Parts: sequence; C-alpha cells; structure tokens
Amino acid sequence: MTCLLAVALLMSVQSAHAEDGYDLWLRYRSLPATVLPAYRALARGVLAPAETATQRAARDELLRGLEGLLDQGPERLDAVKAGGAIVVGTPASSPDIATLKLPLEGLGREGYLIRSAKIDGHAAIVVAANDDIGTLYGVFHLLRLLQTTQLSQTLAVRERPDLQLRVLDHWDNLDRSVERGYAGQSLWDWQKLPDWLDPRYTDYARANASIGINGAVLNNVNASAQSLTPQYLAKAAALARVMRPYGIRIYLSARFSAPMEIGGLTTADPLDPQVRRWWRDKVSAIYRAIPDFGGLLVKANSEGQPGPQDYGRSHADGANMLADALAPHHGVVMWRAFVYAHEDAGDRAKQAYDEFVPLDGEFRRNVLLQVKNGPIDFQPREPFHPLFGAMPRTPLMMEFQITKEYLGFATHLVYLGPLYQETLRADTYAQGRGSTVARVIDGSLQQAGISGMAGVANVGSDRNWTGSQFDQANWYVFGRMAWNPMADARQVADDWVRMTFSNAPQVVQPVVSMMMRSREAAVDYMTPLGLAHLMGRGHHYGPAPWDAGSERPDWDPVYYHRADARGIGFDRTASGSNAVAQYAAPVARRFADLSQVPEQYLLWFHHLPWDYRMRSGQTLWAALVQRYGHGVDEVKAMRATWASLSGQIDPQRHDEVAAFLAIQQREAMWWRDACVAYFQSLSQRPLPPGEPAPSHPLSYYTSLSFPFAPGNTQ
Ligand code: GCW
Repeated sequence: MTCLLAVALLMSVQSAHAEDGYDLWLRYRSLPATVLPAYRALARGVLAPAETATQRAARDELLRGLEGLLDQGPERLDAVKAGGAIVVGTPASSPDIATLKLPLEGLGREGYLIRSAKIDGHAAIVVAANDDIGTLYGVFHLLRLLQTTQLSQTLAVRERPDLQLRVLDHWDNLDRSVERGYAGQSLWDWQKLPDWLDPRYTDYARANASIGINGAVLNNVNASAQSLTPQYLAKAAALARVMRPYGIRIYLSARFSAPMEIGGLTTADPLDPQVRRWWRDKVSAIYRAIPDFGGLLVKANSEGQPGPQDYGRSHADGANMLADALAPHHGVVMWRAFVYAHEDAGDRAKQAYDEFVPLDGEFRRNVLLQVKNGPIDFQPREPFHPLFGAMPRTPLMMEFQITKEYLGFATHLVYLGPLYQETLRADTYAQGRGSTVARVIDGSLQQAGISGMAGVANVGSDRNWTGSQFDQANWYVFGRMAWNPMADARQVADDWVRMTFSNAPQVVQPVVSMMMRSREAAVDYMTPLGLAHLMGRGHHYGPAPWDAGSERPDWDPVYYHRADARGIGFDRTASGSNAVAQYAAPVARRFADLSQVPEQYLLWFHHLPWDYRMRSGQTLWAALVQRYGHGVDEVKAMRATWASLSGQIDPQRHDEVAAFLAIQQREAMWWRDACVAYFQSLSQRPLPPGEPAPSHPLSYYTSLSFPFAPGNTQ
C-alpha cells in the first residue's frame, strides 16, 4: 500500500515536472494512436555508431526520442536484420552508408540526407552526412518528422544550411545579470565553473543543435574585460567542452579597451604595435584553452563603449587588428554596426549607414559586420536596415533580437517569426528586383566569404528557459530561419506547436493562427502606423510617449514621434532628414511617396497633419486611435482562443499562458490608453465614435514609475 502510494506520488511529481516547459520542443511524448502502429514498424530500432561524442549525442537523442514518441524502448541494432531500422552515419562511420553511395556531395559538413532505402533487402530509414555533426542535425530533423506526424515510407529530405554562422548572442554579465533578459539569471554559473557543469548546459546545447544553432557568444556586448582573463577563459573552456559534441562553438564579446584594463598598457590604439601584440597573444591564449574558439564580437564606439575612434582610428582599423590576431586560428570578428554618436544631432536612423558605407571593402576577409534588422533598435516594426545591400564588398550578418526588450518582455505573447520573415524577404533592390535581405546575408547576391545570423538570446535560468512558454517559439524560429532564411514563419509555428503542445488539429490551427497575428497586435497596441520608440526610458517597460529631456534627445520618445498640435511623424524624406535616400532608388521612391508608402511605415518616413486623409478615407487621427484599439481587441481574441483550449493542453502550461495573456491584455490596454491620452492632449481632437475614453487622465500614466523593471543592468 505504502509502496503503491509512493509510486503514485512519484508519478504525479514526475508528470507535474514533466509539463513545466523545461523540455521545450523536445518533449518526445507518446504520439497519437492513429500513427503509432505504422511508426513503430518504420522505426523499430537504431543502428548508429557511437565512437565519437557527436555520434553518441546523435544515437542517444534518437533512442530517447523514439522511446518517448513510440512509447516503447527501441532496439539498438548491430545490423539491419529486418525492416524498420534507422541507419545513421557517414560513409566513414557506417559501412551500410558507405555501400549505399548516397549523393552527399554539396552538403558540406553540416548538411544531411534522410532517405527511405533498402539495405540487404530490408526497408530502412537512412540518416546520412559527410560529418558527424550533419548526422546529428539529420537525427533531429527525423525526430521532428515523427513529432509532427510527417513520417512516411518515402522520405527524401536533403538539407544544408544557407548561412554558416548561426549564433546566439547572450547579453549575460559575469555577475549573472542579463541585460534585457526576462528569464531569470544567466544560464552560466560563472562562480561554479569550471568545476560544476550544470546539466542544463547539455540541454541547452541539445536544444540549439536541434534547430541548427552552431555558435554562442557567452557574454554581453557591453563587455567586461574580465571575461578575457585566464580565470574566466578556463570557465569558458569548460562550457566549450560541453557544447563541442553538439557542434556549437564558443565566442566571446571583447571589450576594446581590454589591453589597458587587464593588460597594463596605457593605450588601446589599434595601430599601436604593443596593443596589436597584446591581442595576438591574448587570442593565442584563448585558442590554447579553446582550440575551436569561434571568434570575437565587438560593440565599439557605441553607447559609451570604448573603440578605435577614441584614438582617431576607424571601425575598420579596430576590426582588422582583431581579425589579424584571429586569422591564423581561423577565427572571425563580428563587428557591430549598431553605432550612433553622442555628438551627432542628425537623424539616428542614418548614422550606421553614414559611418560604415565608406568603409566597404576595407575589412579583412574574416570580419563580418553585424547589422540589426532595422536602422534604430529592434522596435516592434522597422523598415529593413539600409546597410543591407549597400556594402557589396563586406559580409553583412543579420542581428535579430529574440529577447523581447521592446515587445512586452516575457509576458506578452508575440511570435517573432513574422517580424524576421518581413525583414528577410524585404527587397533591397541593391541589384535590381529580387535582391532580398536574405540574399544579401546568405552571400548569393554578393561575394561574401562568410555568412551568418545572430539572435540576442532570450534564455535564462527560469525553469521554462525563456520566461514564458510561448517565447520558446522565438528561440525556435530564430534557429530555423538562421538555417534557412526563407523558411516560412507559419510553417515553423506549425511545427513548433505540434512539438510543444499537441498534434490535434483543434489545437494546432487556432494556436498557429493566434501566433501569426500576435506580432501585428503588439505593433498596433504599442507603435502603430510606423511609430517607434515610445517606451519608458531605461528599462523600456510600458508606454511613455511624453518622455523628453534626457541627456540625449535620441533617447526620448518625443524625438521619434515629433507630435505637436499640428501633426505627428518623423519626416525622413528630402524635406526632412532624407534618410530615405540611403535606400536603393526604387525603395527610396516608394517610401518617400505618400501614395505608395506602405501604411505600416507611414509615420516612420512622414510627418503628417492629424487630419491627413488615409487611403481608407479616415483621418490620420481616427486611424491611429482605431489601430490602438484594434491591437487591444486582438489580445482579447487571443485570450478567448486560449481559454477555449482548456482541457486540451496540460493544466500547468495552460494556466501559465492564460495568466500571462491576462497581463498582456491589461498592458495592451495601458499602452493604448496612455498613448491615446497623450496624443489627444496634442491633437485636441475628439475620439472617433465608439472609441472609449482612456481609463485614467494622462497625469496618471505619466506618474507611473518602475524602478525595478527587469533587464536594465546598466
Ligand atoms: O537595444 C539597445 C539596448 C541596450 C543594448 C544595445 C545594443 C547591449 O537597450 O541594452 O546594449 O541596444 O544593442 O548594444
């Protein structure tokens, strides 16, 4: 009796733990009865080498996945004896795969094939690659086919990544705080490293490998030089050892003034021979500790960070110095283009372009310029950054933000797939029609030796990794789009929902559709019609469109919306800052022309009177208020959809999401009310019929303060 009770208790504890989100999209719960018998026949056992760490990772993942999904222990085969074997390997690691003579050329190290094949007359599924890491990626893909119930008797998958560096940038500090992090402390327990290796490190690596991420920058771009000291390099090396089998390379953010701070030099001038020697020696020391170290990420001369301009040198001088130190070890420099100068009173949206375009062609071959998706700063919506397409002789690397600094932190359900897709598919017209941003970064439009995409990570030590269940989808879609920048956001959401929640159509369809609408909803309740940067100062939590008078004008919302009694919007046409001129002519014409500019960028490029007639016939004022309200309505609809799924999703995650949606609805209303109240105080126009008055007077909203809002570590 006691024993039974104990078992029952254990089971309930296990299942409670089991659905807290820790397992991400790798839950491997039993598949629906409708597919089980067929899948059990197709995937009876595993024949996979386990000599190397990566081979073991692939085999173990496959066994673990099959055991859970098929609800029975798979066989570990030593030969293909009957139908239903999954044969994994490279021509070197598997005689069966060598015999099959599969067309593996052109797949590189990381690509793979998944095929239905006959081996010794028996039906088998083959996962083959040129290198172990390719087989690991292939195994994860095969598991995804099972998880999403797409396994069939005729498999013909051929995959290789379009981008070489698929990297998470952690803005994690050495004290474990995370800049713009909303998922608890940093995953990296620096104090206990290198001796204690938290098992989470391995699960982190598994999750990344499952979506093809092959790099992690461990520390914040607002970097501490300490991370380059022997003490911290030993800790980074321990993390590198955990991640190596999963194909993940470690990178570090470098503080440009490190030679002074930890090297005892009096300068960090990139042309100074002593400084150059210091970096060469430092980089050699890093490679002694981490032989497959990926390289350095640098934020220089931006927001107070030191950089080459402190010595009258250019960004190219700074990047090239580090590139020269890294080149003998095959490391890269990811040099960030996120710069805007203190002194420059001009349009902030223009500064990165003005600074970097003249340097095109001046960077070493192992330098990538890392460019944010838009010209300001990860706003809910921005047009694509004008640097894309404007530097044909420099590899440009995309930088997306996965953590939702400007999109409601961890509690708002905002699926970023549509945002990423919108940018990647935007046409720069750099070399005529079809010059998409995706083709700029994958190097097909220009000769680029290296290509890559970085995502500012949203993971932390919270049990569910990302601070909310749905933010896991943003990590997931980032990886999928870094592998294939033309991946379809809806398709990826569909896969994610099936793996994360359920394959039941009555769950998949409504959840995918709410995810697909969620980003537009956030744009509407925060910054509709091309507005941007209306959030609270410093922490960036909640609305503060009235904010003015900070130490730099371009940190203030009023700088961005420029609203007054007459109208609203930032004139970036020839009559204003002329930022449009930084785009290729067809794009510039479209953005500058009021009859052509997409409504979603209207106030980004134009300053217009409140009574301006929209294409719908509404006034701008009415349209603005209506969009705010529409955003709130969308959140209400998401909440209702989610509520209707109660009983179809495990209670723990269902409850958490429901509670977060309630927060989102309240905060969406807050955004709407505060912005409408403020803009009305300027426009002096009545609210359009049917639009409710804000719940409080403007003074209430302006009085709110949030000194401890998370993520504000500066
Ligand atoms: O978005 C802004 C953030 C800063 C960040 C900076 C950057 C790491 O508010 O917190 O600093 O961008 O990208 O460098």
